[in-house]
Amino acid sequence: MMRDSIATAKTLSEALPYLQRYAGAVVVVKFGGNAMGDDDAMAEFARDVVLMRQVGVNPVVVHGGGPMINDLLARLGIKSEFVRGKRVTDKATVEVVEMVLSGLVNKRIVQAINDQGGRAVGISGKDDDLMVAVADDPELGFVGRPVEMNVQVLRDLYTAGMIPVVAPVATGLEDNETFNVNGDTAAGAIAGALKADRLLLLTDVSGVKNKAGEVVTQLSPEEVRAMIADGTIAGGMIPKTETALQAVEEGVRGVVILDGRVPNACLLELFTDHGAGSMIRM
Ligand code: X2W
Repeated sequence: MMRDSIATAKTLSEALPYLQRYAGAVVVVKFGGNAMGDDDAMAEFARDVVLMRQVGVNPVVVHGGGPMINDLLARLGIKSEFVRGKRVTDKATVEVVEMVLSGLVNKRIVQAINDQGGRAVGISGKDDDLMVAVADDPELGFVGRPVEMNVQVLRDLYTAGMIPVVAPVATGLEDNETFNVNGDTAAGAIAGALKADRLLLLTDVSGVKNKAGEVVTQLSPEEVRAMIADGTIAGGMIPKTETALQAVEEGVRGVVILDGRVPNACLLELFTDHGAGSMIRM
C-alpha cells in the first residue's frame, strides 16, 4: 500500500512538465466505435477526459459508432455496405445513422463523462451549423464531406468549462439535408478548424506499422505519403493517415494514432514520456 502511494506520488511528480506543457491546450479526441468496449472501458475513457479537463486541457470529444449503427441496421433488416472505408448511405440509412450517433452513442458518452464529475454537453455537427457538408461521392449517397466549419460553439463550450461531445452528423449546404460523416474525417476537420494542439485518433490497433510490422512512433507527412504510395499503409489505416495529413496541413500541431483499448491511452500519450502510438507532425 505504502509502496503504491509512493509510486502514485512519483508518477504525478514526473507528469509536471507535461501538465505545464498542455495547460490551456486544445486536444481533440476521436473515440471510435471499435475503441469503445464495455461500460468499464467507457468509464475509464471518461475518467481520462475529465482528468485532462481538471488539469487545464480543453478536450473536445468527437465519436464514431460504426458497430452500433451496424447493430440497429441489422435489427431493422436494412442491408449496409462499405465502399473505400465509408458506409453507402441511402435515405433510410442516414436516419438510422443520425438516431444512433446523435442519440444512443452520444448520450452514452455524455453520461459516462458526467458520471466522472465532468460537464459534458452532447451535440452533433448540426448544432450551431458546426459542420456543413456536401455529398462526398455520388456512389455513397448521403455521405458528407465537410466544406464549412463553425467551431465557435466548441470554444464557447470549453471556455465555459464544458466538455463538448460531437456526433459526426452534418447539415447539408443546401436543402436541409442530413449527412453521415466518417468519424475520423469529422474529428480531423474539427481539429483543423480549431488549430488544435493535438488530435488523438483512438482506434483498435497500436499505431502505424512499417514493413517489418513494428509501430513507428514518429512520422513526418512525407514519410506517411511514401508509406501510402508503396502500400505499407493499407486498408482502414488509409483514411486515418489521410485525415492526419490534412489536419497537420490545416495547422494541428500533432496527430497521434493510438490504441484506445490500452488502459488510460490518452493520459499515457499526453502526460508520460513513453507516449503511445504513432505521432504524425511536420
Ligand atoms: C460512419 C460514421 C460512424 C463512424 C458510419 O456510418 O459507420 C461513414 O462511414 P467509427 O466507429 O469511428 O468507425 N460514417 C460515412 O465513423 O464510426
